[in-house]
Amino acid sequence: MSNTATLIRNGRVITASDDYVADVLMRDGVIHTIGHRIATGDDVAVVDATGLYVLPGGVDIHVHLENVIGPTITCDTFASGTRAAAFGGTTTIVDFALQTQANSPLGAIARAQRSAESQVAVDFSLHVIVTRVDEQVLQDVRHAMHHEGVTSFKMFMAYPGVMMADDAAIFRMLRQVGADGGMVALHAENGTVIDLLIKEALQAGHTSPRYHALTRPAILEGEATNRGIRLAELAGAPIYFVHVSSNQALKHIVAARAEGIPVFAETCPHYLLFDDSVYNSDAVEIAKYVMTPPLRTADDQKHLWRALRYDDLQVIATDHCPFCMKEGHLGYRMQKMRGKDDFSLIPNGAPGIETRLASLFDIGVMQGKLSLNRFVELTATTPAKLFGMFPRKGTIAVGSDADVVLFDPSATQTVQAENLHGNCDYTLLEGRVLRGRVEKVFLRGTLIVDGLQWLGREGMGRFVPRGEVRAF
Ligand code: DUC
Ligand code: ZN
Ligand code: ZN
Repeated sequence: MSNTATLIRNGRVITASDDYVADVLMRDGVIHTIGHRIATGDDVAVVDATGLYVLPGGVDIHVHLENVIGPTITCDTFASGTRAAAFGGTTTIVDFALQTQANSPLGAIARAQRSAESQVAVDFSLHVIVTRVDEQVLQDVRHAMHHEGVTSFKMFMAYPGVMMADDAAIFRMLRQVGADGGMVALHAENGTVIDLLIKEALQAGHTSPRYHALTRPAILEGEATNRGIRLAELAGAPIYFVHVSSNQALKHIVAARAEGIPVFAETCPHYLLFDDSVYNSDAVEIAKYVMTPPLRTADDQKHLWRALRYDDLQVIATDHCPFCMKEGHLGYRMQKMRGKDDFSLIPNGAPGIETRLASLFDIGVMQGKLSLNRFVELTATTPAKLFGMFPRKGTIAVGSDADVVLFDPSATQTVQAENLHGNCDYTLLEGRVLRGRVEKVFLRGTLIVDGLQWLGREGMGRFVPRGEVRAF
């Protein structure tokens, strides 16, 4: 008889709130039973997880796979990016569907779903990037929320003339989406002042990648964050800040939360792993660290850790936005080297989808900065709650999807781009030794990663229709 169920025997089950040794039976794609010495029949495959952590599959709510960004495209497809996600222990991603100036949010969702569905190897959903707001767009947004299972919308306060929405547009979205139970996610940087600083830097002959950081100072992240908070307060809506990098932004978030305003925020592993000392060079190689916002100071990093610990930051997502360093790698054009003589042309973003859990386990849990429960909460449970996927995703509980990671806390690994599973030709973590390793990954009960072996399949991931945010 072939196996129709899998029993994970004797692992240490870690959720956002619990930590205990148990057996976990997965059947029909969901977690069927959790208990002790669960009896098995011939139809059940048994996996011994003694000494391993049994974690809910990671939920990464900020990734860019085959996203068209300006004149180029991120170098991971839905296939390569989700395979990499799976090897890193992430079983659900939320990507972006871009509403161009011409199309509607609904067209954007349909287009992104079409490309994703045949390729994804883990489950997925989409936020819509809304760049233009009028009555029709607001109607479409309402339709997306109530009929398409898309309940979050990203807006930019940066990139004037490309993605930036003005304050009135952001306010209109906050008011409606908040009232309907959804979430607006904001990229908070003062785009018009940044554009002026970039123009002035280039006019002064400052063209090397380090000027990316110098023209995007933290104070402009702080100013925009405060403006976003005030707009949300007026709208009576929750708000979510993506990629928070600085204490200038954080201090407004902390103050607003203390006032009782429903403000939520993520940071990303790169802001915890690196600081702005990497920009102390005119070498073109530092283009690999050109992401937005840029890396900040070691002092900012201390504040990010404090906020993660005390719940002023609730999510760690990757902002996986990969561009190759070598022009033409796998055929990708106009990647990082496009900006070798003009930093403003470097596509903004870095890879990270595969290394999120292991790197955070190493620098967070192993260094005593995060408890195991908090690690799970930040990387799986809260993102699932804030974006309408809980309890189907983000936890190990009876009835939840059987997205399960077996994680070996005593193994080590050395990160090398050539051993990762995405398309990008570099990793920011090259050569770094990490404690902890993903051993096995199950997607809805099916084993898709077994050590170094890939057992997943393109197209096996499913779209996850999302509900209301669970913010409180
Ligand atoms: N913001 C993102 O969230 N990702 C890539 C670039 C950017 O500005
Ligand atoms: Zn952004
Ligand atoms: Zn992003």
